Amino acid sequence: MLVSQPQQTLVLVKPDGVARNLVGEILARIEAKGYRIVALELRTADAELLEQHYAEHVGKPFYAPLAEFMASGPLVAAVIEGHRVIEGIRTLIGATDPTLALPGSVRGDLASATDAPVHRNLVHASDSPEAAAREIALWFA
Ligand code: RTP
Ligand code: MG
Repeated sequence: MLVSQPQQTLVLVKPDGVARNLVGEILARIEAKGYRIVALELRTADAELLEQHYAEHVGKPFYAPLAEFMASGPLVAAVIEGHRVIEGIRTLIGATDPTLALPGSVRGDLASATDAPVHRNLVHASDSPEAAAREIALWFA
């Protein structure tokens, strides 16, 4: 018998999403798709947490502006659960670059076209089961 295994992923509504009052809109889209919020917290990230979270990007040219932006104000961290939720949320949020994100996705519909930097793309979501496990342990220790 095939039994669907619920998965968990980490979602961050980034500081631009909180500043633009889009937390409810973004979480509503996630809930409307059938995923459940199983942990939720408003917090401000510090440099150390961000270095661990974005360890794969430390040293890249965009890391410094990304880290500065991510620490610039409160963000919302959430653990989201559901069937194939890791892939599902990546589809729901859309491509990294808001200009390329398709209409219908969070970034395609809501990431501001006047905010040129790619890093102001409203949301983060884990991109693999390994990343999800690592990121959930990091944000919800
Ligand atoms: P995220 O990790 O935030 O969910 O985004 P992602 O997987 O779609 O993109 P990733 O490649 O992991 O990049 C992490 C975040 O860094 C910023 N970024 N800026 N060229 C650039 O200026 C650039 N590239 C990436 C974005 O905020 C991206 O979400
Ligand atoms: Mg990523």
